[in-house]
Amino acid sequence: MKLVFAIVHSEDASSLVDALTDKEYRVTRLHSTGGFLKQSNASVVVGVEEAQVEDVLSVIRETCHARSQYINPMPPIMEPGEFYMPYPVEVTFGGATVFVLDVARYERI
Ligand code: 2BA
Repeated sequence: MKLVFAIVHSEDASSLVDALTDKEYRVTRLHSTGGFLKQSNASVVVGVEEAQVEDVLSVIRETCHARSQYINPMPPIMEPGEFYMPYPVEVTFGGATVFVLDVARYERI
């Protein structure tokens, strides 16, 4: 058995969960926060048989899309009289960051 752990954009999470549950996969959505942007994203966890991993990945590819956004970097520590002009930096998020893990044991109690 495998655990597919996908970190996706919040705006894609509902479509992804709906598409997976439509195909009768068991899915858990967790609210998470990216370390770099410090913005909410979603982690979607799916426990599946190894033969189903590629199908889950194809659903993720179909429903999760890359997005660009501009962020203002933190200003450096300034000395008196110094001038800093902040330039927004473009950052691309996803489609999805996906980890596929081996499951040592799975039980539903
Ligand atoms: P964040 O950490 O908020 O990162 C958002 C986007 O910012 C990243 O998109 C990447 O394009 C950029 N980024 C992240 N760290 C950077 C850095 N040190 N320098 C320059 N740009 C940087 P994605 O790579 O698509 O990642 C989206 C989200 O997936 C991340 O949100 C994080 O929550 C998660 N993630 C990505 N890689 C991960 C990993 N190796 N382990 C754990 N979580 C990861």
